[in-house]
Amino acid sequence: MTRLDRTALGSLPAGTGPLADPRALRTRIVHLGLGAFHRAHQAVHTEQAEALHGGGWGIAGFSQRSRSVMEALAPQDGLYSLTLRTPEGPHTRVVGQLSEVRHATDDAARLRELLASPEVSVVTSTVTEKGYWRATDGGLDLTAAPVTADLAGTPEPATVVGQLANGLRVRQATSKAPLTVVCCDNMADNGHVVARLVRDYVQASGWPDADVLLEWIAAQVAFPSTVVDRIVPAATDADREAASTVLGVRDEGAVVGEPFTQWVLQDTFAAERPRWEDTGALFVPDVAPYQVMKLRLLNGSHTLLSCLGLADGRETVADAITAPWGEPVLRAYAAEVARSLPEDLDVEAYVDGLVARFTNSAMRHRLRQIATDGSLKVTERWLPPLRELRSAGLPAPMLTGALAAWVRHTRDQQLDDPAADRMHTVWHATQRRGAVPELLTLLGTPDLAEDTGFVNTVEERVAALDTSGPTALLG
Ligand code: CS2
Repeated sequence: MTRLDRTALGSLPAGTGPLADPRALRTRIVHLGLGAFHRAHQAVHTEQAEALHGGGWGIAGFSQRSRSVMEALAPQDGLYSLTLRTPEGPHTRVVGQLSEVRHATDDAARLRELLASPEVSVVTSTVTEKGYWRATDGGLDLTAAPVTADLAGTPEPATVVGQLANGLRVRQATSKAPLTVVCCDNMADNGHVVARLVRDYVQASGWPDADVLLEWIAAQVAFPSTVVDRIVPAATDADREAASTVLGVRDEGAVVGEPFTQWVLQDTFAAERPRWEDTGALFVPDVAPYQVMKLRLLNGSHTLLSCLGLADGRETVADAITAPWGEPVLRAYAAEVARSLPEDLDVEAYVDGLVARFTNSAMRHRLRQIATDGSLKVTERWLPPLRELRSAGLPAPMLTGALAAWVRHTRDQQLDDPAADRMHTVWHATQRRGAVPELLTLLGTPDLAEDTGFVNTVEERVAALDTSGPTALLG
């Protein structure tokens, strides 16, 4: 089978080609973190806006670490297919919005050049929570090896924050054109988070022009907060086969996702952007209500289902939600978390929507994928509602049970977490009774770790899960 590329576009089956002509694009957006999520979400919204209004909003996508995405996409001229999986059947089409496919350190000079270019007015990022190197206080972790290596002045920064700071420095020294940096990762206040990290980096840089740069960033660079939502499981060989069969050409970069998509953006852009509002995106003064609802309900219950489901021998989200305990646990968790959410949100409708999305068995969203980097996800998804309920004097048995489920998960043989070595040491060095406070400390919550009553409750719930499985949370 020949490979998907621009020469193959003319012979694709009807209705499976890009919405807009890829040859009309120039690079106006830089994206950091060229994973499946970006290709199934922001790239698609951008292509839809392009089809409606033109503008040539091509995206230069920069892979951060692995070279496999580039190896898949470069020979395909940046083209790849998105298959939307509905319970009724899949729908596949090619997306053509990537104008360049590159690697952030191999192509560091091009990245710097684009970040400085006045043609580029938007930078988006999806590098997952761990890609930002935050310390537990929310600032930049100046002790992390990749951060110190970048700060030492390498011409090929490996962290997104280093890439942004260096790119902004050149921009300020040359065109001074305003820019918007749009973080699309699942973190509360993600715009402020990235703005702070970039500031921390510049402050720690020792650059003689640091003060001027900080002033210019404050005046000319916007960091809107956003909420992004579409379930995009990692594509498998079978997904690539299926997409290639539909297209009649081999697609090594195929991605799959659910039909649902949501994008909420804080309306504080500093410069021109695609008209994403005409593709269903919502521009609002404050994304916080959408953000807490999505992070705490969708992502929070994902993490809970993954910890419970893996321990219960389930493989996918659909397997977990359809287990006898699945939906009752999700609804009990959501009812509790809802007490931490703004009152005017329609939580009931949102949760019904989640149950329907999670039950979509065509998705095959693996629990193991979601369980990755749990220590960083728990901090975003469970700890803020837990703290808020506790300080309001409200009970939080589901969130406490969720933490117990995560504590058990940290013993998992296949644990994939930046803190895995530390967790292993905790379990090695302590008896079970000592592990909970150590793990809570590792999450950056010494106050909870020192609260004996709370620690005892988590330990009791760990024991209950050991004895009765996930239904223990419903007792
Ligand atoms: C998931 C998210 O892997 C995870 O942690 O909770 O990737 C989730 O699927 C997306 O945020 C959905 O928008």
